[in-house]
Formats: sequence, structure tokens, C-alpha cells
Amino acid sequence: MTAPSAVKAALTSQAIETPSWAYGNSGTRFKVFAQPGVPRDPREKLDDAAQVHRHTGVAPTVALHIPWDRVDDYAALARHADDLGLRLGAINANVFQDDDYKLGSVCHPEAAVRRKALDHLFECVDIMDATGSRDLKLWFSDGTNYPGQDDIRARQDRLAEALTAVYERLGDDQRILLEYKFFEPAFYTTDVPDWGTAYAHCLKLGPKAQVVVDTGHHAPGTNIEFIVALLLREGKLGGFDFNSRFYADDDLMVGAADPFQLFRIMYEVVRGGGLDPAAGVAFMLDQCHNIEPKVPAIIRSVMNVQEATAKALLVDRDALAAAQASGDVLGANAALMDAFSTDVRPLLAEVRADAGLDPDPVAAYHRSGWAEKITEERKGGQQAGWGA
Ligand code: AOS
Ligand code: ZN
Ligand code: ZN
Repeated sequence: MTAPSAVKAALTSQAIETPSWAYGNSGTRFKVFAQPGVPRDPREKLDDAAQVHRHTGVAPTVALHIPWDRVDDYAALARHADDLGLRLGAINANVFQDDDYKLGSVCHPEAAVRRKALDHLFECVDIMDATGSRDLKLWFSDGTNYPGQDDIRARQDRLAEALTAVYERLGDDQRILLEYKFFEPAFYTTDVPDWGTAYAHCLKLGPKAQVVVDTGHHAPGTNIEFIVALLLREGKLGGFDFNSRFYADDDLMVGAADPFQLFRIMYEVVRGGGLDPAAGVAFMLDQCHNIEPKVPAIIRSVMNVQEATAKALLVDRDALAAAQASGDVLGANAALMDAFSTDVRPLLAEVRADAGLDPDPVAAYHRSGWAEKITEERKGGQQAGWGA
């Protein structure tokens, strides 16, 4: 059993990146329910993100999405983040919202469209140079809707060509994080549909290309923790886009739909040494809070990752290994289930109290008056949201 002091140390050093877009308005294709107090620009998104870090102590970086977070001066935005005790995190490219990308971006049959998409990826690397970001997160909505629409193999060639060009543009301390998704918005083929495709491209590119596991991007029933264990073993787990799903890429609060799955994922991370910062695993949220207040939902999500991590750290690895080695099926399962069944909220309350934080970050946020403040101050002006 991992000594609580080691567990507390690991929990104290954990870092969970929040996504700028989670603070803005979002919705489904049916409706976006705008909320009062939503940020009107990237600076205000950082102001909200600073509340998550203020109350949790483990959310020091914020991922940006370009063009949603495009500004004239990225160094100034990085300074604003620094003033708030934050740093700018991954830069997320967006080659899925321009009319030209109807038939794809880097996989598009027309060279001119592929060039436009590649130029956007180069712009994102330029922004990384300005913000000091390590990671360029690439999710391609590219795919086809009908058999015969395009050549599956040729699209892979086009993808490889673009990825190679971007890889060669990277600085020594920068990475590509390539994200896969089994469907949506394309329905017949997606050009990066699964971990194997992403892994194959990253393997060819080199050590600065790794795979992102978005927990909402798998077919129902997929054993995600197996993918995590394998990618970590191969040194190709670049990170996570954490969220919850009941049906597809629902982007709900991570851990809300299946906390047991999140625990099993975090156990494989712990078992594989993925909590060590040297492993380079980025723990990012990728969520949209369409009907719930955004800042407390993100705080709850961070807490859910912390709880799964704490449980994973409490697995009695010696007892588990002994049971596994002796083929004691029930004993091995019990060793894992004992940790999952442990209420780690008192432990996390201690970790927060030791860090000078309120044991209950959500309650502390509600008491802080931040929601009332931003609702009053942010009246008027164009609210941020998907596409804005
Ligand atoms: C899209 O489904 C992917 O999860 C992306 O990581 C992300 O959600 C998108 O870039 C918009 O935020
Ligand atoms: Zn994602
Ligand atoms: Zn997604």
C-alpha cells in the first residue's frame, strides 16, 4: 500500500490543464444556451481559469484554441496569465470550422485547401513560440461520408505529408499531440479514427509526436485503459483530453459518467510511471458545459481527476502483484476494487488544507462571489463561445 505521504506528495504535484473553450458558451447542434458572466475574450477566460487554480491548486495551465483565442499580442496574453499565477498550455489548432474544409483540411483533395490548413498549423507553431507552449494539439475532423467519396489511402498520404511538414517546423522543446476520434463530424471514414492510426503516424514522425487519448473518442465498450497502458509502454502517450460520455463525444464532466473507468485509466497511468512529469503526459480537460455553470463544473472535473488519481495511488501494488503472479483472480480483482472503493475525499481534503486551500473547492468558489462579480461586470459585449 502506497504510504499516504507519498500519495499526498503525488497529489500535490499533479497538474491538470483546463481548456479555454470550456469557459465560453457552448451547446449542441440544436441550441447554445448562453450563460450570464461568460468571458468575452481570452483574458477573461484566463480570469475564470485562475479561479479554478485558486481553489484547487492543481490547474496552473490553460489550453488555447486558435482562432477562438486569437489575439494581437500573445506575449501580453502570456503575461496576463503569469500575473494570474497561470501559464498558457497546449495550442489547439482548428481546421474544422472554415467553409473551405467541407471535404477535409490537410486530407482535402485540393492542394490549395491543404496548403491553407498547413498554413494554419504553422501559425499555431508561431503562437507556441510566442506563448512558450510545449504542445500543439492536432485534432482533424477530416473524413468522408460515403464509400467512394475519396481515396482512403491517398488521404493518409496527404495527412502524413502535412504532419511531416509541421513536425519539421517544431522547435526542440515542442511536440505534436495527435488526437484520434472514431467518428464525427464525418460518418463513413475519419482520417485519424483510432489510436492505431495516430500511433502509426507518430511513430514515423519521431519522438516529438505523441498520441492524445480523448476519453470521449471511442466506440462504446472500448477498453481505454488498455490503450493507455500500451501507449505509455511505447513512450507515445502524449496526454489526455478528459471528459465523460454516455453516448458519443458528449464532452461532459470527466468522471461523471463512469468514475470506475477513470480510476482504471489512472491506475494504468500510475502503474506505467505516467504521473512523473518526466513522462510528459499532459492531463488536459476537453469539455463543454452547456447547461451547467462552467467554472464550478470545471472545478468538479479537476476534483474527479484528483479522486481517481488518489484511488489509483492507493492500490496495494505488492498485494496485487502477488495475487496476479499466483493466478489468484479474485484476490487480484479485490486488490484493485479495495482501492476504488476507498473514500479518498478526506485524504484530498487534507492535501488541500496542507496547501492552505479550502477542503471543498466548489463550496469555496460559490462563497467567493466570483459568479456574481462576473455576471455584473460582463454585461454587454460579445460573449466567447464555439466559433467566436
Ligand atoms: C473534438 O472532438 C476534439 O475533442 C478536440 O480536442 C476539441 O474538442 C476541439 O478541438 C474543440 O475544442
Ligand atoms: Zn479532444
Ligand atoms: Zn472531442
